[in-house]
Amino acid sequence: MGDQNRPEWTDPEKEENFTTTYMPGLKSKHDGMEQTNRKRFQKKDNAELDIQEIAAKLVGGNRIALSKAITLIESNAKDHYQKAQELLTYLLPLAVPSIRIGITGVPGAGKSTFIEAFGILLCEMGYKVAVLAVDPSSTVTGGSILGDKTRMENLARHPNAFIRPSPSGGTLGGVHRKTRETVIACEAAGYDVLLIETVGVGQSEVMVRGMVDFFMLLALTGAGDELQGMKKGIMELADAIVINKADGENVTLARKTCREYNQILHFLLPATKGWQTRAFTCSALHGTGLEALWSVIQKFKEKGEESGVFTERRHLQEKEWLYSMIREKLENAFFDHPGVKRILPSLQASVIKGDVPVSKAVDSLFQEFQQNKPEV
Ligand SMILES: Nc1nc2c(ncn2[C@@H]2O[C@H](COP(=O)(O)OP(=O)(O)OP(=O)(O)O)[C@@H](O)[C@H]2O)c(=O)[nH]1
Ligand SMILES: [Mg+2]
Repeated sequence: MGDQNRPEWTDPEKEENFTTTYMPGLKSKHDGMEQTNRKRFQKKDNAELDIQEIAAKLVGGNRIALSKAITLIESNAKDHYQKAQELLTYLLPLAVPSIRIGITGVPGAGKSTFIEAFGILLCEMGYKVAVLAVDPSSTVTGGSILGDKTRMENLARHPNAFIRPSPSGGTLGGVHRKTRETVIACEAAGYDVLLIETVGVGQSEVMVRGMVDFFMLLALTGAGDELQGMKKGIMELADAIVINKADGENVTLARKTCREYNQILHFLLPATKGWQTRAFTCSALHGTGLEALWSVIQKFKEKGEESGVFTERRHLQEKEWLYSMIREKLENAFFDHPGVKRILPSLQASVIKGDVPVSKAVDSLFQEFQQNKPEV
């Protein structure tokens, strides 16, 4: 221990000895060799990536570039958000004409199996298919239900397919934005069929309905009793109801369920103007009924394009997206406002105690919010 140094925080004026000393760090590497000047290739992170380069590669069909773009879109970091918006500005005018299809159904209905079989069918026909998932559970737990059990391995291997698991973290609003922007990125990369899977738990279905052209409900046999109540809301969102697992001994029952659905659908308001929602049967496992379903979707698109309903819906969706983002941004700005944060807890307590009326509390909060303009 010959080379002992006095720590720099000691007073150099004072002469006394210090018991605390340190050894200088090694200048060579741990193996005793001198450091070389060899150039190291470090992985650039997304923040450093050249947006124009990603955009050019993505439009050329490069999947790695598309994945990078989506990672940027899904990132919660502020500078990534800005980069993603810059990227989207390039991509937006380059999106190919596409059909966006939403698929919902209770857990176990066979959504993943269906998407894999349907996706492969379309890829074989020459379409480029992108599969996205909206999973509300991932916004709460950070985990994901969708994609865990069935990884769609065969579809994932197909050169015409691109599969992206659901974005996790953040609010439902955040997931909304990320999914919509991912759709744009996929379309700019030439994917002309978008399959968006969501699990059947209410809120996320309405969200997905609001971003797709065609919305499909995957159902199972023996659903007759359920039809009476809770499903009605979802049925009214659907452009087609598909009774899956119509195979083996289940075929007869599936056909019967299909008829029951058709009877009820007759009395419901259609989800799309000028389109009668109908029920069909299929077997995702055996691949039956899938081609017929694709014909139905094409017919839907043709009819909608002819009547203008297709474009009208997309315009409406853009408009809704604009307003939902405004609302989200306003809400964040409000609750992040330092003054609001400061006075909200006590106001909330007063409201609960009954000392202050809710409307007065809200007025005070808005006064605080508007007085010191926060950064939006
Ligand atoms: N017999 C039969 N079984 C099927 C069919 N489609 C799916 N299954 C089976 O049903 C089970 C559930 O299928 P999934 O595709 O994982 O269902 P899911 O709707 O994606 O389920 P979650 O991801 O949990 O919401 C699996 O064991 C599939 O093999 C079908 O057409 N026929
Ligand atoms: Mg699944």
